[in-house]
Amino acid sequence: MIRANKPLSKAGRIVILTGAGISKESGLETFRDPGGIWARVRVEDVATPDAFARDPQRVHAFYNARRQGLLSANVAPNPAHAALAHLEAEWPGEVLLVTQNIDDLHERAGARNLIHMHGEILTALCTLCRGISPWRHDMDAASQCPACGRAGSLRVNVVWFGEMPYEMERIYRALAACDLFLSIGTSGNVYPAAGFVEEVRGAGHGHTVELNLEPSQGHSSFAERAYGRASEIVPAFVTRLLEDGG
Ligand code: BJW
Repeated sequence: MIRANKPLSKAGRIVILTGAGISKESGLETFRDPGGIWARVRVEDVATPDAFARDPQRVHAFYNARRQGLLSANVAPNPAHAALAHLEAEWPGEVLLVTQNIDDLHERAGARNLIHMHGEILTALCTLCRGISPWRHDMDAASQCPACGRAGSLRVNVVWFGEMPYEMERIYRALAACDLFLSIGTSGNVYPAAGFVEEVRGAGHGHTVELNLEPSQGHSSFAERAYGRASEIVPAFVTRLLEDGG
């Protein structure tokens, strides 16, 4: 591990970005690892607005299967999710968790100050009224919007390629102001999340840390890096942070 130069003030503002790697040990697939989601389905077939316009049933089926997987009894938060919720509860300063994940494992672990920048698989978006509603069962072309009552207008509330991620203004403000930026379990392939580390560096004062199984695309931009399973390295990092500020 490459260690931090100086301890972080206990009042410091922390922004944490998470990706699919943090949920891998909870039983969910990543995207770009060997055998990951993009090894068996093409992005162009399931994760673009064009794919949904062309073949909505296929896109519904893809997300129905993943929703069922998330809700199955053997998927649960792992020690990395728990450690981040513990950090949020114990850290005297602000902790903002920004996840690219569409699962609800951070919430289940107790996270409160959380942005799902790529949406949530357990909600539905109505393409007519733009209402967002809880959705825990299968969806199809005839599903009815709980907000406006119309049928045939629902899609899963996730951000596909070419669409604008959620709450970007709030995220960029937090990145510019943060004292510590932690990136966990993401390969750094997808923008704008992959550019967050440069936003923090550009602001000039935030320490940047990557915790991942292996070096990400943008690993050299991080001041500090540690590699291993999230369930091990994240709790260890959080313990260090809470004990001595880093
Ligand atoms: C472990 C582990 C363990 C494993 N412990 N670690 C050219 C240049 C730049 C940008 C673009 C470009 N052309 C197009 C773009 C924009 C495009 C983009 O980035 N494309 C790239 C592919 C080039 N981006 C967009 O379109 C986004 N919107 C946008 O840019 O709007 C305009 C805008 C402009 C300016 C500001 C703001 C906005 C939208 C992106 C939507 C992404 N959607 C998806 C799918 C939907 C949700 C879903 O179905 O789940 O989101 S794609 C998929 O990738 C998913 C993820 O959230 C996302 C990131 O993946 P992640 O989390 O990094 O997973 P992996 O699998 O890649 O990595 C896992 C990592 O974990 C690996 O490193 C493992 O080693 C590690 N790991 N086990 C710790 N146990």
